[in-house]
Parts: sequence; C-alpha cells; structure tokens
Amino acid sequence: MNNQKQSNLHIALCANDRFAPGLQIAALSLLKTVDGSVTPHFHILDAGLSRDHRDTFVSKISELKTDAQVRFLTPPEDRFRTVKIRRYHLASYLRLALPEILYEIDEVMYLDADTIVLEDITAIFRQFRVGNNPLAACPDWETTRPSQDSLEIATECKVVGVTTYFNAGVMVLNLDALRENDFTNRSLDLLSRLGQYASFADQSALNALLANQWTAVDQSWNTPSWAFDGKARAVPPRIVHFTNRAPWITRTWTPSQALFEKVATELGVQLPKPERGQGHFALSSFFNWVFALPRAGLHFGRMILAGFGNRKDRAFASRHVAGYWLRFFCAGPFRIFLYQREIQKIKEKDFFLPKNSSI
Ligand SMILES: [Mn+2]
Repeated sequence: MNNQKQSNLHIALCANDRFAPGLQIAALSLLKTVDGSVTPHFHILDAGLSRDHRDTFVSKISELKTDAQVRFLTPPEDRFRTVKIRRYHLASYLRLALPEILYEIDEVMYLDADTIVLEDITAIFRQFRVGNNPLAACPDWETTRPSQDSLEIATECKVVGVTTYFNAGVMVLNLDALRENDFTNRSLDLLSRLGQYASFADQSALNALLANQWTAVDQSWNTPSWAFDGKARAVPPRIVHFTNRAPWITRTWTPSQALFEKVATELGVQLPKPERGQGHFALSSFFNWVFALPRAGLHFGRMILAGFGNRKDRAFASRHVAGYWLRFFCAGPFRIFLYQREIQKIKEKDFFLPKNSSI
C-alpha cells in the first residue's frame, strides 16, 4: 500500500457553534482510536464557529496528538443559493462541495459531528481502497433504496430499481474520481431542481448519483444510537451515530446517552446545559408508551379494513406497524430494567484507556 497515503489521513467535519461539543467528541474519539503512526489532518467546514470554539478545538487536538493538523475552511455558501433546502440546515448540504473545497486532496473521510469513534478508522480506508469506488459507506439502517427516500429523484436519476442505500454520516470519498465526474455540479443541479423531494437532504443526492458506485463497509461503522440502545447489532458498534437527536442538546435516559456522557468525561469535553433535560424525556417516553396501545389498535383496525377492501399490501404494512407498537408497549417496563443495567455497565467501563475491551 502507498506509504504516503498511509501516513497522512485526511478527515473532514462540519459544524457551527451549536455542534461544537459534537465536533470535539467526534474528532477527539477518532484521535484516541486511530493508528498512532498516521498524521491526521482535520479539515473543518466552518458553518459558524466562534473564535473561542475554534481555539478550544485546536488546543484539545494538539494536546492529544502534537503532529495532528487542523484547518478551518469557509464553505462556499453562495454555491448553494439555488438549492431547494428542505427541513435540514444548509450545513448538512456543504459536504457535497468537498471535492471543490479540498481541491488539492485525493481522498478524505467525512464524519458527522454527532458521532463517537470507538475503533481505528484506518480499517475503513483500507476497505475503501480495495473497493475501488468513488465512495465507501455503511448501508443505512432504515432506508433501503433511493426510491424509498424520494421516488421523484430516483425516477429522474433512473435508479428506481436500485436496492441499496447508504448513510452519509460516515463516508470515505475519492475526491479525484468525484471531481472527474463533476459530482458537485451535478448534485447541486439535481437539488436545485428536485431538492424539495429530498427526504434526507444531500444524502438523497449522494445516493441517487452514486447508486451502485459505492463500497459497502460493515454497518457497525455507522451504528445509529437507537440501534445501540436496542442492542440490535451483531457486531459491537465501531462508530455510534446520533441520527435522531444531538445528545448535548436533548438529554435522554438511554445507554447511548450514558455512552456519550462517559466519553465526554474521558475526553475532557465540557458539555453545555441541555436544552431539553431528562424530565422532558421521562414525560415524553411515558406518553409514548401509554399511546402505543391505542396506536396498535388503530393499525389493527386499518389492517382489517384493508383486508375487506382486498388491499393486501396495505393490510401487510398496517399489521407490521401494529405489531411494532404492540411489542413496544409490552416491552416498556422491561426496557427500564435493561437500560438501567446497560447504563450502569457503561458508567463503569473505560472506553479509551485499555484498547481491547468490548461493551
Ligand atoms: Mn448525523
């Protein structure tokens, strides 16, 4: 393998002030686990970071690894003027411009600022190079095909029949290849025309334009926090990704929250006061649980109606949802015991001290 590539590892992240704690945790946990012989270069897309946050980030990184490089880049926001933004913040779209912003770099790992890295990421780079595709990523845990994300975009890009879909929170990109096929322009053009249909913002464009051109790496490299909590995993998580909440903004009573807080303590990252605390979480969990039973009933009713109307597909879908809520309701009281046990285990564990422990 190319030694030059092995010794320099390029990592891109994107954050604003609100995501500064997540940025620190993602980058510092990566540094703690990465092969000590590589020199990490952090390229931070600055979507609005104060001087203080930038300084804290640089000093924490160099404290941990003196030869690590950090630079902050101003993203070309005007390039996104015509993009039809839906639900997400503009910051989420900026990674589409990585091939242009990092014009002098040939390969980079992009990492969301709401992740915790628990294993050496050089393993993903190795798989990426063997795969010889413009991109390597993990199959998404929920969305399984581009047409499920957006039928309009899948139709436009002629990928309706594609049955694979990746999560864009952890990716390795071959920037040379992406520049060669004009990826940034094509994705911005697509989202300027059909962005209103993109369920997952830039991830929708990435999947539509790079369908069948990506190397799938093990899903444990991008384990959503809800799967971590549900223990729905064959392999222990290597990267945990908070896909539906930022744990320093919304504090929950879950194993993934305990993990985040434990890791923050080990890394010396100070967390802000959460905007929503555990009281809010307890109340909303309780109502979720109480309403699970009527929800299940509602979907069972729909199933029966669809059965009368001879709509087998609808009946099947309703039965699936009804079953989910029924299981959710029945498992409620046990979940408290399971979470309690898991949270205790996580609190007692050291994540970055001994290298060989597992959860
Ligand atoms: Mn994310």
